[in-house]
Amino acid sequence: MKSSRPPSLVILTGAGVSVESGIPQFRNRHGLWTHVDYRALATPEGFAHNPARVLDFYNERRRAMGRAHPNAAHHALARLEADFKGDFLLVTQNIDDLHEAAGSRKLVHMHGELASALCEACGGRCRWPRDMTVNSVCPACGATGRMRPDVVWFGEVPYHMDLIQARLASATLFVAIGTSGNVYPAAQFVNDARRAGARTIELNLEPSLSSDDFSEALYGPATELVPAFVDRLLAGD
Ligand code: BJW
Repeated sequence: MKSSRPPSLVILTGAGVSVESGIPQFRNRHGLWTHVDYRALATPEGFAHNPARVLDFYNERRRAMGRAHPNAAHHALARLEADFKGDFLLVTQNIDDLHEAAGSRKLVHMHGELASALCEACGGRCRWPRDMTVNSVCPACGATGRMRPDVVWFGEVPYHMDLIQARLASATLFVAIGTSGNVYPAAQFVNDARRAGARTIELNLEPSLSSDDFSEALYGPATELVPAFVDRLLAGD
């Protein structure tokens, strides 16, 4: 049944949308958290315990991002944003910049960004496209050794939650692409959108942990699924 409310689309992307650009996911056989302990690398406690190790981990990922290019799924989502008639918000859990590189603009990074730094001394944020060390200096307050990657670790509050919750509350369509449904609050968004009466669709290589919560699902690689899905959506399907 089609909604009589004005069209409002919320798209949630996860690591799966960038896998075919050469950026690894977190939780499969080759995933980042399969080979390293996320408590050591993606918690405030891990950073306090060994900041140099955490900074190296993110330095390496920042360099890998610099070598990566957006794929057909990123490009298709930028085309959808440009041509969709209605409210549009792309919420990504990814800290890479591949959506922006493809042309997406109505975009929020709920788990932060690799190319941004956060100063623990003054709370300031700044663009940081290069390596970070335990001696890096904050350009805003001048403090040394207080810079960290501007990413959201376990136990921290994700960014842009007020905007995301407001859009989910009025969504007519919610689409989750390439996310495993392991991590909250993102894993809960499908239920928030359902409560708002939205049509909910999962696009993934395989069923996620939340797959039963979606009203529809399509399975396959994002670079094939997403362009075809965008064509259908813009054609009014
Ligand atoms: C393809 C594909 C292809 C592959 N094509 N698809 C107990 C119960 C409930 C919650 C909690 C709990 N205990 C603790 C919590 C909270 C905790 C949490 O969720 N823990 C779980 C482990 C249980 N959450 C938090 O702490 C969050 N904060 C929070 O809750 O604050 C409270 C609060 C919230 C809201 C308002 C007010 C207060 C913070 C979570 C931070 C997550 N951080 C990370 C690291 C970010 C920086 C970095 O990148 O290093 O975010 S962890 C990691 O997981 C990263 C990702 O964004 C996130 C999600 O992963 P994603 O994207 O789903 O990747 P994968 O690898 O899991 O899945 C990839 C998918 O792609 C798979 O499904 C594949 O099939 C698919 N795929 N190739 C299409 N080619």
